[in-house]
Amino acid sequence: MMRAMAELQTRDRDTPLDELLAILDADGGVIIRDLLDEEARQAIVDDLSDAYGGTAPGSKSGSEQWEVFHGQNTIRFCGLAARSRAFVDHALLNPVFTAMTDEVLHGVGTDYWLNTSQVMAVGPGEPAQYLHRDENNWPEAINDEREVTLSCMFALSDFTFENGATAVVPGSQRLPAGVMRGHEVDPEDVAYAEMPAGAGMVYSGKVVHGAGENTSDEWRYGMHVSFVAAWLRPEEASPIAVDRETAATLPERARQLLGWSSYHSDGGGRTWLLDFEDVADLFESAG
Ligand SMILES: O=C(O)CCC(=O)C(=O)O
Repeated sequence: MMRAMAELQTRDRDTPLDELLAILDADGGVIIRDLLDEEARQAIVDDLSDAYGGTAPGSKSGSEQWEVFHGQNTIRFCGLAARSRAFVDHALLNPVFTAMTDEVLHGVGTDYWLNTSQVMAVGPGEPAQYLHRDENNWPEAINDEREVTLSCMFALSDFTFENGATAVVPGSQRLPAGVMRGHEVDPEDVAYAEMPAGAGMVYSGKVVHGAGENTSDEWRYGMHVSFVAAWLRPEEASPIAVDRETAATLPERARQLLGWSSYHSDGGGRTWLLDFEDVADLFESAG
């Protein structure tokens, strides 16, 4: 494995939004320090510790393609909003990530919602994941002129080249549609999202990336959160993971992002209704 020649840029969380968006546009990804402060990061780690300890590495998919993709020594589990209120308050509603998403997905429909919240903890000896683009989940919606999804990889532990920091090909977001899973690139064109715990990398749905190889003897504890245009079906069925009782305890915007509200298109169409009513009406008397 070669060390990278390509690089990703890193900024502080109070960097002006325009600057973060300009780097995202140029490179396809930007690392932001302290997206989670230490208290929030620790609270999320504590809330997820039972699931983390209770999840065997490897894929549950039963499909060879997904088993390779998920990795044999990588711990993955979803439904983080059901497991951690700190996740909701600090990651799902993260002010920097959501402000960036507001801009990037603005105009691609009237709103977006959670695609998936997923622990991606890469274990010692795990080979590099094959490179891919997140937007390939929705091949019918791909359009070179617009994004339909935006992701953030939060570092719950330090990310290093040795422990499997996410591999990213800066600039690859400009390649035309047709980049498929397993895309091959020159190793010199690959950058690695090396970042301290608490930082996060926000990255385009079009940028070619994948988990790096873990040659160390430690676990790289990542937490992926992604949003998708609200007229597309997300990877994760959030309102099944987060039940109505739990949803009622959450802020209104969190409920919307988790699918506990309906979608109103610009043209007046309404989808994801409950007997013709907006799902959000279920919580009318809730705070
Ligand atoms: O774990 C990582 O660094 C990236 C993983 C990824 O892109 C994925 O599983 O979709």
